[in-house]
Order: sequence, then C-alpha cells, then structure tokens
Amino acid sequence: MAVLITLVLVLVLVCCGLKIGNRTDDIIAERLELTEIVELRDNFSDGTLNLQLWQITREGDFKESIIDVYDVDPTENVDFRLRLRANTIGTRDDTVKFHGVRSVEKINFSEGKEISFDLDWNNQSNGCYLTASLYLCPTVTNGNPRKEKDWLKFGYVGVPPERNARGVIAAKSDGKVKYLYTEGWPEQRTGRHIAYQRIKIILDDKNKSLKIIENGKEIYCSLSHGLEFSSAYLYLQMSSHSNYPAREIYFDNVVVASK
Ligand SMILES: [Ca+2]
Repeated sequence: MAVLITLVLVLVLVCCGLKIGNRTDDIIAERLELTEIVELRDNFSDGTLNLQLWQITREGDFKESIIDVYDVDPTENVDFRLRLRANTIGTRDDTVKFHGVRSVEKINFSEGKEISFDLDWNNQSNGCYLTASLYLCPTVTNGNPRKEKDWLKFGYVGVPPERNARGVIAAKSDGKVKYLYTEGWPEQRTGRHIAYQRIKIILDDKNKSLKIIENGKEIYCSLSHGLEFSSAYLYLQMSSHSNYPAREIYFDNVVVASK
C-alpha cells in the first residue's frame, strides 16, 4: 500500500513539474517575442569611454574641456556616468563652445525607435547660457552638430538668472531651424527647476509620429516628426558661452531600441 501511495505521489509531482516546465517555456517564449532589438546601449559602467561606441566632438575654445566617464558617487559605491565638463573663463566672447560625443555607428530609424537616456543637470548654481542636448543628425562631424544641415534635437537651456532651465525641441531641415517646443519662450522667461531627467524619445516610422516623455510624463507629441532622414548619428552635447567657471553635466543609461 505504502509503495502504491508513494508511486501516486511521485506521478503527481512529475506531472506538476512538467506543467510548471511548460509554463516557464511559454513565459520565456513570450518574453523573447517582446525583446527589443537594441542598437545602442551604454550605462558607462566600465568606467571609461567606450571608443567603439563613441567619438568625442568639440568646437570652439575652452579653458578646460573634459569628456570622460566619471564616478559621481562620493561614497564607496560607484555611479559611472558620461561627464561633460566645460570651463570657459577668459575665452573668446564671440563664440559659443560645444563639446560632447556622437555615436560611431549610424542608427537606422526606418522601423521606428525608442531612444532613452538620463540627463543630470547637476543642480547648476548658474546655468545661464548652458545647454545639454541630444541631436539626431544624418551627417557626421567631430565638431558641432548644430551647424549641420539637418537634425532633430531635444534638450535643455539654462534660463537667466541662475538655477532654472527650459526644454527645447527643434528640427533643422535643409538649413532652416524650426522650434517645435520652447515652453513658452520668449514670452515666458522664468523656466523651471530640473534635476535628474529621464527622457524617452519615441519615433514611429509607420505613422511618422514623435513623442517625448520626461520623467514618465508626455511633454510633446506630434503626428508628424517631419524628418527627411531615416538614419542618423546620435550626439550628446553640452554648450556654454564664454566666461563661465567649470560646469559639469552628466548623461547615463543611453539605449536605442526598436520595438
Ligand atoms: Ca551609469
């Protein structure tokens, strides 16, 4: 009798195991179907700039220009991010200085893409004439992408006198810049407090829409992104006017994926 009960128990357990096994397989298959195709991903956790992914870009005179991967955590923990640091004291006051990185590879947007990244404005005590931006630009330069003929940009601009900033979305087509989103600028000049910004840019090529999500909230949606190009380099940029002491901003968790 005991042998029979044991046998039945073993049978039941084996069947349950098979069922759970099948369910696990189903879940894995489902996940695989939902898996994004990642075109570019960097969380900078290696602690150095990966030159297979990124090329440094620079234009203008700086007293100090640093583009590197930096541990921003003052404790024994590590928090590596892409650091853009500019000091422009004593530089030419008729130029704006640009620096940053661009992707080494061109990214194809014809299938629609989701670009996400984090931008830390780093609690600027004086963010005047400071900008932090992402450009998608079909042409390659190691200088300033803003000068190229075509691009789409999302970024922040410091608003005088000190701590505030505002968002900007602009597109340049055949040399003409069109502002899509300025947070009321120039009529509204107060800006707002920004800190650690989690940004998602969703380009849908089927219906040509562009959506921008900031810290989980949609701040911009257009039914037509109007981009004339379907592949582009991704540029992460900082600009500063002359005569500002060292200022740093950080980028992190850059992902470009198709859905
Ligand atoms: Ca990181």
